[in-house]
Amino acid sequence: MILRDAVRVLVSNWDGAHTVPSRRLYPHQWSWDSAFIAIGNARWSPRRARSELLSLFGAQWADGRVPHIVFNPRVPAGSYFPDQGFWQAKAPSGAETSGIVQPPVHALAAWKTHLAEPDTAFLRRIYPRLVAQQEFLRRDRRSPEGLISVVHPWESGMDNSPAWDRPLRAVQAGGASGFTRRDLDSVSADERPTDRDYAQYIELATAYRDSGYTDPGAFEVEDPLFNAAYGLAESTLAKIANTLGLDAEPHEREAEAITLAMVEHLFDGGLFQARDVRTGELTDTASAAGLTPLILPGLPADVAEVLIATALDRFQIKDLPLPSYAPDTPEFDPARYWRGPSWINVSWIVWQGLKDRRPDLAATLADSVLSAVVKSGFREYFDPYTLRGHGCRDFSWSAALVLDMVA
Ligand code: 9WN
Repeated sequence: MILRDAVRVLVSNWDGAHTVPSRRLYPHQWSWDSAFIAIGNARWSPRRARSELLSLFGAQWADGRVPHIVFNPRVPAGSYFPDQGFWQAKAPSGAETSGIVQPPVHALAAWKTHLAEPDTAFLRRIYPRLVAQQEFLRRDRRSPEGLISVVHPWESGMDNSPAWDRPLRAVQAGGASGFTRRDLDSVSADERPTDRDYAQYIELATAYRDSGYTDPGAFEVEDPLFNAAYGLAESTLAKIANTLGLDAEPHEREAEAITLAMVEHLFDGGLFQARDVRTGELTDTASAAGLTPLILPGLPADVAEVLIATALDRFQIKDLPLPSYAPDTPEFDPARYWRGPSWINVSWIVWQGLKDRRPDLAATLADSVLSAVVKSGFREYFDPYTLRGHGCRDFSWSAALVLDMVA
C-alpha cells in the first residue's frame, strides 16, 4: 500500500523528463532532489531514474557546476521566488537556471541506478559530467585545508539550520527588500524560514550573481554534509571508473584525502561541525549534518563509533526519526523547517551510513521513518515526537527514499 502510494506521488510529480519536488511549492527541477528521486525511481523505473539525472546534467554549466534549480520554461515565471528573472543565468544548453549548487549526491544516484539495471552506456554518458561537477568544486570552492565551501545557505540544502545563524551575522540584509515570497502561498509561515532569513538569502544571492557567480561574498562555510557528499562521490566515481575500465585511483585518493581533512578540521568531540571560513571558527552547533560523514566508507571506526553514540544519545535515533537538529538545544523547533523536524533525506543518508556498521540501528531508523509516513503521508518534514507532517504534501524525495528504504 505504502509503496503504491509512493509510486503514485512520483508519477504525479513527473514532468516528462524530470520530477518536481512538489507541484505547488517547488514547480521546477532541483539538483539534490533529483538525485534522491532517481534513487527511488531506480526501484521501479530505472529508465526514469536515468532520465532524471541526464536532464539535470543537461543543464550543467561549462565550468562544471550543476545548478541547484533548472527552471521549467512551461511553468509561469513568478510561480516560485526567486525565479529565472532573478538569477539571470543560462546553461550552454539554453536552460535557465540558478547559479548556486547543492550537495553532490548524484554519483551515488547514478551508481544505484546502474545497479538496478546495468547500463554502461548511461554510465559512460554521465561519468564525465559527474567528474566535471567535482572539478568545479575543487577549483572554485576548495580551502587551504582541502575542504569544500558553500557560499549560500541554500547550497547546504538545510537552508535555515541553526548552524548558519552565526556565520549569517556577517550578512547585512538592508538592501534586500521589495520581493514577494511565494512559499507562504502554500505553507504556513511558522513552518518556513523567517522574512529576515529571506532578506539575507536574497542579499547573498544578489551579490554572488552580480560578481558573475565567482566571488564567494560574505558567507563561506565548510559544511560536513556537503563535504561528506563530495567524498562519497569520489568513492562512488572510483566504482564507476572501475566498471568502465578507467583509472579509479585518483578518485580513491581524493576520497581518502577529504575524509582525513574532515576528521582533522571538522570533527569536534561528538559531532562533525561546520567551519566558518571567514573566522576559522567551528560553529559549535548540533545539526544532524554532523552525523552524515557516517556515509563515508573510509571514516575511521573510532570516529564512527563516537557519531553513533551521539546519534543515540542526543538525536535519540532509537525512538525518533532523526531530528534535523538536536532536541536538547535551545534552538530546536520541532516544526520549523531545518531547525528540528525530521527530514527523510537526512535520515536516509544516516541510514545508509549505519547499514553496514549497525544494521540493528539502521532497521530501527527505517521503521521510524516509515511510521511517520504511515501516520502523516509523504510530507516534506515531520515533528520528530508527534510525527505530525509539515511543509508541503506529496513531496517527491519523501516518496522516493521510502521506496528505497523498504525495497
Ligand atoms: C531553496 C526543493 C528544495 C530542497 C532544499 C529545501 C528547499 C528551497 C526553498 O526546497 O529549498 O532551494 O525554496 O526553500 O531546503 O533542500 O532542495 O525541495
